[in-house]
Amino acid sequence: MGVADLPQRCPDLWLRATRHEFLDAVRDGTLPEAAFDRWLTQDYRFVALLLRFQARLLARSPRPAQSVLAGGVVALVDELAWFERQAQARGLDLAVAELPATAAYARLLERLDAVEFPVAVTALWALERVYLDAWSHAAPGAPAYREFVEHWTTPAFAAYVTGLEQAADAALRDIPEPADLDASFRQVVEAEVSFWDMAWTHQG
Ligand code: HMH
Repeated sequence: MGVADLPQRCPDLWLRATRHEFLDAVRDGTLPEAAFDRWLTQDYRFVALLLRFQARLLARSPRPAQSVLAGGVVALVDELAWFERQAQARGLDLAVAELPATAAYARLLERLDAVEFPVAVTALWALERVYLDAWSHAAPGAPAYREFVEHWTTPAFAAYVTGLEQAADAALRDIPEPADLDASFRQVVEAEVSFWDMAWTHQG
């Protein structure tokens, strides 16, 4: 199997993560600004955590996976600067407390430090693939949010997600069917659903 087959093993969950009401509202322009700003400030926190997780994953990555993971680390540093510019333009304070869904996602990333590399890199691929599919669903986006939709649907981002998929598939060839692959994948997708729920309804 390839990791690209994992979403169809839990299609309902995958749809909840990639076709969330938050994304419908980004597309049709009905998203309240407060919900969007909550997403933005929490995602800034998330990206900061993801950068550190990915640096730890890079440190233990096999030779063939190093290039895509190192490129991703650099991209995440740039990503933080992009969030800082967006927040400044919107007059947002980025020094907000982590909401529960963000804190729970942080704990999941820490747990992934303890799983074998092929499972952890599959989780990283899943986390990015959800984002690509979710924002593609929101495309082209209402004018107020279009820049964000474009940011998360660029060909460069899609190519990065494909690179992670190839790294995950290659790593999994060494361990045919790891027991916790499905569980970690599901936990990532559930964390993504909770993240949208948090932004959308302030729950989670
Ligand atoms: C919650 N998942 C979440 N935020 C992100 N920025 C990404 C994935 C992709 O980097």
